[in-house]
Amino acid sequence: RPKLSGPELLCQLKDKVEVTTLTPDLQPFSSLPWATQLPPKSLTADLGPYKSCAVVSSAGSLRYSGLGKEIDSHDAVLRFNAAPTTGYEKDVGSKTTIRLINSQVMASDDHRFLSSSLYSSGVLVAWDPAPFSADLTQWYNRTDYPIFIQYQRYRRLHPLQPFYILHPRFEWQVWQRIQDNMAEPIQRNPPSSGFLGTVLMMSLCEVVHVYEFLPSRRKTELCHYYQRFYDAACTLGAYHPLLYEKNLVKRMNQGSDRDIFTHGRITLPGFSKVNC
Ligand code: NCC
Repeated sequence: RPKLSGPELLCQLKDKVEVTTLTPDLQPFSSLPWATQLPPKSLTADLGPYKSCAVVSSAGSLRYSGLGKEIDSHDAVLRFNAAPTTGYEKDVGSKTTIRLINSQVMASDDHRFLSSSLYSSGVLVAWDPAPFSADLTQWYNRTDYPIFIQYQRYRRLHPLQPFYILHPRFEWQVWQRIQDNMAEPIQRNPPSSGFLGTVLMMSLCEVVHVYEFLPSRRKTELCHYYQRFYDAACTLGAYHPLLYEKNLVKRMNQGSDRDIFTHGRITLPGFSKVNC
């Protein structure tokens, strides 16, 4: 297959991926009483457009980066899962506009999802590794983690905080973009939160800077900037097709290689700025 250029890849993402979230009108939710807790409109109808956005990976290489001020200077900042800002402001900033969390975080006791203040600022967006078909009823009956039970509990405790759930079609459309642009078959597991969040922000922002998704000269086996845990798989991937995601992002990058080396910074245009 022909190897697509960066601009061609950007067009594919823009044309073939729909960034949608669950709304109360969708089956099977429309017949469930708690569906009224879901936001009435999709996320992209409610948020943005923002001029500049920062996507902050949770990589260990953010430690001692001193990127906090630069990250906070963006109009919107996306963070992932249990990644904190308190105590790490110098390196990762303190602004959180959106937090993208996987269903494991919502369900596991260690993360104290329902009670920890970590999750109470900004807009929450959750996702769950859905079956490949992306059929909503099939997924509802067999989620990877109890995302819907935890969602209902959280909404009751924090009724005013905006909280969206990604449509599983989105994760598999992003997966398909990765597979179609790789010569070999990739694992049939959804993309990482990092890549899903990057595409999400491309739909909301004019320009997106992604930090330490492609590691800088600070590259380390330290998994997260906020934990003393070492595993190269955090950067290279195991369950998620992470290395393939990084390959695509490298091809779409509009910034310089120097930016990656010194700042771990990638520059991507928002979809509104991509002309196909
Ligand atoms: O580690 P995680 O991701 O929360 O990191 C968020 C995103 O940052 C990018 N990353 C992270 C570390 C690193 N060294 N390099 C990176 O590029 C990745 O893009 C990653 O997606 C996830 O994707 O949701 C993930 O979540 C964790 C875990 O569930 C949460 O942190 C909660 O504890 C997964 N870890 C395990 O299941 C053990 C991880 O595989 C993916």
